Amino acid sequence: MSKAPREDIDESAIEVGHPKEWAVGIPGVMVSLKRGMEQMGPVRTVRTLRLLNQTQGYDCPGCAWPDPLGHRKPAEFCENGAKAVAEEATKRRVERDFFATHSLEELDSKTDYWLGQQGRLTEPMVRREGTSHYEPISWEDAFALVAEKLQALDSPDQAAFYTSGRTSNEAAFLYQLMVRAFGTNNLPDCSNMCHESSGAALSETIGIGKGSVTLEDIGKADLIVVVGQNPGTNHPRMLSALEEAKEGGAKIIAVNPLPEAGLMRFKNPQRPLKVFGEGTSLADEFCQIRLGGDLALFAAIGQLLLEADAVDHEFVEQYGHGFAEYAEHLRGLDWAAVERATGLELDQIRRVADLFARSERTIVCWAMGLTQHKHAVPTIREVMNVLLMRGMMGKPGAGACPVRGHSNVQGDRTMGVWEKMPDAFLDALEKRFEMPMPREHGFDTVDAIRAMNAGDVRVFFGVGGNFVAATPDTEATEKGLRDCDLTVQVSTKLNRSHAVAGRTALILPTLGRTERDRQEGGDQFVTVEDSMSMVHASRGRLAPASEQLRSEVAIVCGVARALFGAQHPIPWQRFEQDYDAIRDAIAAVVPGCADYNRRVRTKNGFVLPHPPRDSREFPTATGKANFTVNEFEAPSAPKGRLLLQTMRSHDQYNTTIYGLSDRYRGIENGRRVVFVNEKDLAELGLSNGEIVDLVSEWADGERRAERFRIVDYPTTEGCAAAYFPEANPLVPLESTAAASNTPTSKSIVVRLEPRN
Ligand SMILES: Nc1nc2c(c(=O)[nH]1)N[C@H]1C(S)=C(S)[C@@H](COP(=O)(O)OP(=O)(O)OC[C@H]3O[C@@H](n4cnc5c(=O)[nH]c(N)nc54)[C@H](O)[C@@H]3O)O[C@H]1N2
Ligand SMILES: Nc1nc2c(c(=O)[nH]1)N[C@H]1C(S)=C(S)[C@@H](COP(=O)(O)OP(=O)(O)OC[C@H]3O[C@@H](n4cnc5c(=O)[nH]c(N)nc54)[C@H](O)[C@@H]3O)O[C@H]1N2
Ligand SMILES: [Mo]
Repeated sequence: MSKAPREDIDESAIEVGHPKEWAVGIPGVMVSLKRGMEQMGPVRTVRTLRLLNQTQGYDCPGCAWPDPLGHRKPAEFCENGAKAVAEEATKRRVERDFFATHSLEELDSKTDYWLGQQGRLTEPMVRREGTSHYEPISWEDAFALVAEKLQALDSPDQAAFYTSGRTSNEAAFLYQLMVRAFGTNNLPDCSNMCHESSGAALSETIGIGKGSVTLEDIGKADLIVVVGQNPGTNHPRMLSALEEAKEGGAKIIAVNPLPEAGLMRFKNPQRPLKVFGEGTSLADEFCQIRLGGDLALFAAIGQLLLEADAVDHEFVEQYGHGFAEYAEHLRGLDWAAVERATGLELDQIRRVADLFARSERTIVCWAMGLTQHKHAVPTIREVMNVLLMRGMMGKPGAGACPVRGHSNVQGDRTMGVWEKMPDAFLDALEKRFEMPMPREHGFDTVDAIRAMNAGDVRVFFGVGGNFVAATPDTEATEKGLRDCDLTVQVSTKLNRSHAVAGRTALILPTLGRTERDRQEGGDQFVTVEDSMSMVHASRGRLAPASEQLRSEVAIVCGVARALFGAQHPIPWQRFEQDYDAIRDAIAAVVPGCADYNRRVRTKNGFVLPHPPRDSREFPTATGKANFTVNEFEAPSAPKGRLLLQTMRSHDQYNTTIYGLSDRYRGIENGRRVVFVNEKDLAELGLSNGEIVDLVSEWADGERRAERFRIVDYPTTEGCAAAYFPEANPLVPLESTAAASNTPTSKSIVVRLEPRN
């Protein structure tokens, strides 16, 4: 059992109110200002927010939703973007006295909330083997220490190099270059837990792992389907785009076990008149589905469209492959099984299929509600079957829209952060730098944890993120990290991954996206790619939190210089001095990035090529858009058990907990809650407000997360919900999605055990 820290949050003060039916109004704006004032004070709040998402400013470190081209509103950010910035631009500091006062053991007893609230990291720190505290270390000694430990390994494959998706393109490119020059492809990243399933399904069906729509397409669609996504909290600026589409006559379908406020009704803070009124009602159909029922739903929609012959035959004939087999497979669809899997009435499914049949421009958007299931990849393939049979690819207002998480998670992949980059990319690296690159695929996130536990990974290096808190099976991950010879965390703020340290542990503090990055060659900017393949520049303007901070680029170059010595074919020093040199290398290596330095300097940046979107070309094995046959699958829980999803509150960014208010769901002052349908409560003999342990049942035994308060909530029957990271100890390491190895964080079988 994981002894997750929780003492610093007084859960007995929790308040449970009613869920809200609308999102983003005046309270949203007030909250962002309040958090800004608490962390930054008034002057800095105004200065900071003024530059957010403006062409001369920095890219929001929140989500990956694109910025509008052309005219940007004076406040082109959302409540949660403002919180992300306040978290980074805070005036609070963690200095060397802090580490002298707080032992590692003490830090280990704190929640991520408490740790994050301490402020920005200010200088490199080391925990030496056998000691109880972190102590200061110089940058040069820190780099030498990393080099020494890496060189002492029997094989480069005994190190794993993690990335979280905030890293800029420049830093990501250099990082993967350093790791491969060292000799391994062990590049796990947060994407392995996030949209990996989307990448796998899209590559197979259309030949490229990215979404096919742009922001303008959203405005042109006549049907937008939002599946397994909570945009009101996680992509609030998407609501403005949905509102505009809706005003243009588009229909919206929401598919979700929870009636999320942002999907129901929206009040736009940028349009004051609307804020005081009723707002815009968004979803025309709300399909309150069972967890994991989406494959069944899209199979059913597909079959109804076939029956009605609502098929774009021209598209299917010209561009499709495998359509006949797909259609044949659906003919045997078991409608009773569809009802069981989805929990939806067939009448509603018919209405939804009818909306698809009548639509000329359909977009399907999705996020973690689809990607974090055992059958996530076949589910997304089934979504693609429906889009493809309707010809919704490579025309305006139509397509597939996996809405990414971290602000540059898509860019990091484009730059080569992947444990299994294609050979063509590695060939290009070899050609440019005239040195061999390793070819054997490396460890992804889950495999890296397994390898640590087996003693096969001895050094963990993380650029950003919070590996220990974000990954599944907390207990196994903690053990794996503690057993490492060295753990290195390149971070802006303290988190649990600093507290759960290897025998030797380093904290390397880095600049955030909002901060000025000055190198020998002058002030630098970086570039990022949003969820819709737009690449653009981001310039930090604030004074750095401490003079000792180094940029991620400089840290990677520092490690590389210590590791490889001065005589190395890769010009690390030049890269560090002037990021234009990195961009020239990117232009030579990364597909679609020719003339990178010039194009990222244009006002709105540029869009990366996407053959299916641009010209209906499908770079798949068959050269066509592939229809697929997907076996019927849906998770279920035995009697007396529930399926549990783990999700985000409105007041967190993944493992960064901004505060304790999940306003839209009516929860204040606490996080250890489990949302359960009232019928399930009656059946299980449990009551609202009771305190229970969540116990997950898996082939290799039970896992427990203690003391959650039951909240009677209108979620689908049989389907419960709790917040991550608190619920992460329940997700078994061995329970991952087929073909993407993504942890099944959205369907865990649990029982609720009352505390006596
Ligand atoms: N403010 C803020 N913004 C963020 C983040 C954050 O933590 N805070 N995180 C960022 C990251 S990394 C990501 S990946 C995205 C995540 O964005 P989301 O995917 O929106 O995040 P989750 O909170 O995991 O919400 C999953 C949604 O899917 C629904 N769902 C769960 N299971 C199922 C299912 O089986 N079927 C269907 N149809 N629905 C289901 C849940 O009820 C919930 O509404 O947001 C990004 N943006
Ligand atoms: N149970 C469950 N588990 C999940 C999920 C879920 O839905 N349920 N979602 C998964 C998903 S979608 C994702 S993406 C992962 C997220 O996994 P991660 O990306 O590993 O986690 P974050 O919480 O986003 O990382 C936060 C830390 O990043 C550091 N940081 C912030 N900004 C910067 C920066 O500019 N530079 C550097 N170097 N560091 C910075 C700070 O120290 C901060 O503490 O979690 C996954 N885990
Ligand atoms: Mo994510």
